[in-house]
Amino acid sequence: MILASQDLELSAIMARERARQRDGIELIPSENYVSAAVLEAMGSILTNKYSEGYPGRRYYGGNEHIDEIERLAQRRARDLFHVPHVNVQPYSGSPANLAVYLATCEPGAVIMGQNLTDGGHLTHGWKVSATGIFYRSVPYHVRPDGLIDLDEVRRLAHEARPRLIWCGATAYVREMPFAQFAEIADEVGAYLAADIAHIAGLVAGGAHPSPVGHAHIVTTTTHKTLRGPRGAMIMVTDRGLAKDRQLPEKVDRAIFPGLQGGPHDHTTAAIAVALNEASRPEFRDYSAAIVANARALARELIRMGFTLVTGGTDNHMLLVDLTPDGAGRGVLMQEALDEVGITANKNTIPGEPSSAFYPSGVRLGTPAATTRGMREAEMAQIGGWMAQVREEIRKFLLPEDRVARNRALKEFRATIGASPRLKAIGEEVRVLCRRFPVPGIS
Ligand code: DSN
Repeated sequence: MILASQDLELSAIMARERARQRDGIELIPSENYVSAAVLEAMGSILTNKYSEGYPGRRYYGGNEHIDEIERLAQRRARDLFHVPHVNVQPYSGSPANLAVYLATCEPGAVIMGQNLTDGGHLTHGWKVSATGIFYRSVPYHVRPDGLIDLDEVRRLAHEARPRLIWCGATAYVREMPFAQFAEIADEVGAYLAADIAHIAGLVAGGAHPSPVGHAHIVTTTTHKTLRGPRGAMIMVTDRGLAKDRQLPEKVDRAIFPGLQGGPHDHTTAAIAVALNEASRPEFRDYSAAIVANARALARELIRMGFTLVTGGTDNHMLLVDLTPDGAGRGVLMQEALDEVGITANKNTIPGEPSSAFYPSGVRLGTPAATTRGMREAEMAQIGGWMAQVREEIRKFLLPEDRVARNRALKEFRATIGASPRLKAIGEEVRVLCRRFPVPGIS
């Protein structure tokens, strides 16, 4: 109310975004809806404070309550993930991962991670990321069946002798083989860092095995399946401590003063709230429902004739391979789904025949829809709508030539914008959404 009376321009934009979140189905696997309690901590006076350093060791006065908040967040994270040391200050996942390099590697060191277009993350050594510029990156890949090629990981590790190996992905639908990665890392004396940003909520809720008994370091964002604010954490495990007693200090120094300045204390407080929520029995039910929903959506999509990478899912995510309709069609599907209020993202598929900008797949996930209370019946409905959307756009081609492609995209956008069939589906989507309120949005 205060914002609306003071800044009409901004509050009008926010109202439109609120309506978009409320009236559409969010299927981007890295997004979620936080609770009203997390929102309250985020939008609080804690944003007013500077607190460089760590609890009990700050560079500014007046941090007695901020110390309590950060210690609370650390304790809750240690208890939830069963680790001896946690840093809750990373601004987000990318700086958290960069800090791991700073803590474990000299500049130019050899590192290994899952190739970006095979489902890895930019910060696992992709060539345009600082992690691929300042370190010598040796990427590993997935096999044609979509599973991580562990034989290749072992071979490359023995050849390249990396200092650090990453496991964890942004587009991988099967259980992460943490134990096999640990075996390979041990064989070559490398640090193993597990980036569980996508699956942290599933790990916390017992719906995915934990990397904690295997990796030396675990990083995660806090805003995906963990359902907290936009932030991150770095955890050092007992295995990490056994490998290097100084690892906690090295990680802490890498975050501050290595990479960051003052922590975002309002985010730290909201992380503490989210960790508390994630420790409750309801969160175990939530994480189990995320996976059950993903499996239900996979079943329906397959029944409707879609091809899924690996033929299904073990986690919160699905990767739809649209190559049967032609290469590079992820963008068409994403935009047509947007038109009906279903938000997903175009994504490369294993052996991508097109490009990262015009990929041949679409990535879907169930964490946000599950938070709203949608269950398997709604997943079946969504699968049905997706099949109708696919039919509606099947006739469109995406030429390789840039000029022809731009012309085709323009025509495509005009056609889907005027499609009565898509409008009708969009109305059905809105009707469904009204039955499933979004936390924090009335
Ligand atoms: N942007 C995140 C995702 O969508 O998976 C990764 O950082």
